[in-house]
Amino acid sequence: MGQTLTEKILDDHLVEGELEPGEEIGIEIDQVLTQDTTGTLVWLQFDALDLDNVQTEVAAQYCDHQTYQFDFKNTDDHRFLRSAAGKFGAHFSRPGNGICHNVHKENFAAPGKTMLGSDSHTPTPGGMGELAIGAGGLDVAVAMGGGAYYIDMPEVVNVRLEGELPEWATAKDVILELLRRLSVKGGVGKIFEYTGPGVETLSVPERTTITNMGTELGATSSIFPTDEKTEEYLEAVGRPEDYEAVAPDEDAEYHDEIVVDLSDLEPLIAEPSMPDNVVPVSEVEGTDVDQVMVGSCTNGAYEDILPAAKMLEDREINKTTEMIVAPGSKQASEMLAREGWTAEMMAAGVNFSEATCGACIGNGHVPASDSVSLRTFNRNFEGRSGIEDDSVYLCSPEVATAAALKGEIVDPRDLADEMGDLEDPGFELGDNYVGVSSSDLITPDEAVDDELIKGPNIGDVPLKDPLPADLAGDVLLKMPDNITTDHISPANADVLMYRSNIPKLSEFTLTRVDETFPERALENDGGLLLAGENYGQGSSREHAALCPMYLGIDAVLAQSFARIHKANLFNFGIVPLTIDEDTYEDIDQGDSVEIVDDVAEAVRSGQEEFTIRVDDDWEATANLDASEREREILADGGKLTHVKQQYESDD
Ligand code: MIC
Ligand code: SF4
Repeated sequence: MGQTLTEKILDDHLVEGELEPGEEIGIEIDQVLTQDTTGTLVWLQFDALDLDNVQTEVAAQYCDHQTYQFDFKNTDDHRFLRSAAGKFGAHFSRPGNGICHNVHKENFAAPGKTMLGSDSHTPTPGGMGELAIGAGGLDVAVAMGGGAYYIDMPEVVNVRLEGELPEWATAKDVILELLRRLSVKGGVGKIFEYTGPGVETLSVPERTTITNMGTELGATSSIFPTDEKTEEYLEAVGRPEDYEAVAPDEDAEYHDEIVVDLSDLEPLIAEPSMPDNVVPVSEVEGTDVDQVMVGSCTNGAYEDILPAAKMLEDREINKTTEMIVAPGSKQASEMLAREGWTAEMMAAGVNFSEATCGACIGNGHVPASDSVSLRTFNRNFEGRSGIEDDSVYLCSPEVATAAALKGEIVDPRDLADEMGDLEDPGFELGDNYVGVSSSDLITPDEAVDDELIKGPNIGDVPLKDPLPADLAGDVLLKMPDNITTDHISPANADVLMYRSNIPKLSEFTLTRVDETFPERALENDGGLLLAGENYGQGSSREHAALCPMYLGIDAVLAQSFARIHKANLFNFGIVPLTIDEDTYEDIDQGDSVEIVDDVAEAVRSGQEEFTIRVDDDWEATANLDASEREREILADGGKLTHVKQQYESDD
């Protein structure tokens, strides 16, 4: 039986286990990326593990999420990250040089390699045949030190692309269509592998828009085979030697198949406030739009902004709508500027931003109250833009620009009819990539620091005690389905500066759900959390496990968990137990829950079913789905302690 492309790459990197769906496998990691808001913990933990040097082929530290440096604490974080990259041997991408996924794609991503990144959109270079996975910072630190990365072998799904995109439909509409069909939970435990005749009609930047937003499906990763389009892209970015032909075997067997006929697609849009609330743009036509933003790691490439620039040439945006363009990399900005497109867009009324994540997590360009913002981003979770009750829609640059011209949501096909002279700008690969300057991307050889530089806000990583025999506590919060990591540990400007100060950051834990939570947790000396399906979807931020741990949370009872968050719960010694819907319905906030068994013993011995006793009154079953390795991590009180003990016993 032939292999899928995913299986081939995993086979080449396999250090433990077998490629059977659901089985835990250990793989070797070739490349690592980390960014500023998760990177501080990555390096603090790398240091706490007494690791000396990066062992992967490539490790890159980007500064992209909080480049406005509103507070000295952000700037201190960046200085610390530069010093850590210098000391331990990673590339350092300066604040303003661009978003990790964009800069990595342009400079390092390569077919056939494995990558781990402390950001959930790490799978972006899947569009170039790299198998890239998002993870918590501690997993990234261990991989960077040469340790294997462990994951349950996902199911591989064939997404067969047929036909060709019609006018005004784009790569963004391909992934919005999948979100419409499969929902934000549809990809959990899966890798989406793209095949079929439609693949060759898409260029690398279009493919990476799709693989980037595979994360919103909950997928472990997404990947395309390589071909002339990949060669053409690597040639354009000046790295033709990195090309490698990678493809599935012709008789590869997939777990499932989904067919998308590109020629059937039309401009789509995700309505507030979930990326899977997708409808045709024509259905929401006429909605007034106050703000339009083009950029982010999904649509921030030169090739994403060029269509917007072409649509704006010799035109002006509507007076009631603000339009901001935030390129994904400085390289994209430079190319747009060299070709005169920046001036063209500015003349049309566009406000040009530095290359940053910024507004995507509510840092700058916060929408006005009771207003509509149309963004080319990948997430529109409630409140993420920096204001509660926001109305953020997600769409392609073409749909966003059409709205900026008209001042309301409009299907660009209708706008083209109305205007008469508006043409579909189409796709064009940049032919003026100039390469990033060596002071914007500092190589390990050119490092300027060899000691860690810590400001007063940079603290240690707290540790948890080993799992006790008795585990009981009050349910401090009952939450619905699809709670995001943005709910658990928000990423807005006033909070982000504490990413390396856990005691302070913990004060913001779950306050978006209930303002009193952190205080109650401390007063109560900890407790348990209760949630519905897909708990912890969204970001890779391990802070969403570490802060609850710091506040004394010992276990989370949920109907199901998002992949990265579940791994982070293990890593910080919090027991993730699944319960069925009836049990979820029957437990109330404030109830006391006791795990009847000797928890430490049961976890270590491989017990899967646990009896929970609620309010000393009734009993139900909760399940622990964990590998032997995860059980040991839990029992030891978290991965930092566990790995340290392992290193010590190896010496
Ligand atoms: C996000 O898009 O939510 C982030 C901000 O990039 C996060 C990382 C973080 O919280 O720092 C992610 O996606 O992992
Ligand atoms: Fe940055 Fe937004 Fe992409 Fe996260 S999703 S990496 S915040 S641009």
